[in-house]
Amino acid sequence: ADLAYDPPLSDTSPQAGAARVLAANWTGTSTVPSRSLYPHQWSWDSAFIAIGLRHVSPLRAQTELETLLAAQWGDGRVPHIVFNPSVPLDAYFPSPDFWRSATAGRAAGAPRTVQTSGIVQPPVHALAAWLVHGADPGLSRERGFLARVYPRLAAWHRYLLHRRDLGGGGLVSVVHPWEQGMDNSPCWDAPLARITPAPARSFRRADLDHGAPEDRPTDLDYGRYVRLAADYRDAGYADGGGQFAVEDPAFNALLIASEHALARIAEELGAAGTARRARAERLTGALVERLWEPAAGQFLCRDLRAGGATVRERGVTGLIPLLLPDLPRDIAAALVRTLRGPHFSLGDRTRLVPSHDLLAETFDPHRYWRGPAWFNTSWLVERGLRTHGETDQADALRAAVVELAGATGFAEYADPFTGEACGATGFSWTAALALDLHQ
Ligand code: 9WN
Repeated sequence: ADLAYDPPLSDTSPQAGAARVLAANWTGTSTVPSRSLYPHQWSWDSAFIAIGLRHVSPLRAQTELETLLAAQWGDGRVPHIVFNPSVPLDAYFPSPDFWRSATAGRAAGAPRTVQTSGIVQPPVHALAAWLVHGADPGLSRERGFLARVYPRLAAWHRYLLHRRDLGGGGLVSVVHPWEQGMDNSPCWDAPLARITPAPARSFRRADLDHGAPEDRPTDLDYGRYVRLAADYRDAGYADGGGQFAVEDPAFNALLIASEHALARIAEELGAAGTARRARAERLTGALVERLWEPAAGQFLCRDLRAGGATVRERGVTGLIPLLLPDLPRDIAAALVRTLRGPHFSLGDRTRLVPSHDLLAETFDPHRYWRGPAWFNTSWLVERGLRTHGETDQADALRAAVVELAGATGFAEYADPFTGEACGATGFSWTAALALDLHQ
């Protein structure tokens, strides 16, 4: 019965609307981000989805994470896409025949029974697992949920910490813009400029069948995404050799938050969490040392293939470390000032957090991650504001997420000034996170 949760059509509340989106996007073992644009399972989407789903069906929320983790590679990586074999190949690009995980990923231990991509996405999963457990600890214990996911989550973090510390300074690097999840953020413009794009005629973009070209990344961006992914695949998905390597604030902050969650999971299972807490502290130290930029009042990316140069673009990624409870107080205070200041203007010109600096020449209010407001990043910032005692601002952001999610038909993202819907509607993480903040 739990798996068939379906609010009655007569219930017109926003929560029922959100639950209906999640029910419509459920495939039986996981949830697609969007029926039209993204018809497979995505890694960080599933973590956000599980966080919302736990309020309507703790069983489905557990299953969502278990399905994703079942596609983990032998080396510990959790792939950014798990493909649904019943979806036609041309419904999404790049499709399984591009990634060729079972053959190209053999040395890295790709699974034989499911097809996946070979890159990763931000590690929100341990945080999600801990929150999902808390929604129904009885069911979780009865099903052995944490005991089953813990070893996989631990291996996932081990992969990131051991294979992806490409800068040698204790932080994890992403090797593709899709890994960080904010595909065409201006933060990637300089690191991507060095990449020779794959010829436009060598691939077909399925995203343009569903999305407006002026809202999506450009063909030139896609040429570079394809080149980087193909090179990684042709190197057998071995880490260290690629032309793109960036230390990103949000990716690392989410790993730290998840490491704290893993400590709690370990303790719940009767083990010690001390070593994990110490590791989270060390990672926080490295994040501050390597990516904090006092003059900017936010964290900035570091481009390892440009000799470790700081990327001078202010993306929302640089505000997300606010979610860490043990961030030094002066840094948390500076992040709050930056959020409210002219670059993001939260509570003044914007109600949701824009994905990019409003004052930058690269800012574009409609083009994907170059300015529009996304619901998952606002959820993360809301959590950060609340964690650091900024209750009024957290309440205002929470209200904006809930209201605009419903008003836009659970849009993928929104115009940061007007709140107008952009991209797909019926988008799963928008529905899930609105449900979570409504509680
Ligand atoms: C590539 C699924 C994903 C999100 C990403 C978002 C977008 C994919 C794409 O959709 O990326 O992974 O094809 O544009 O940028 O954050 O996880 O919702």
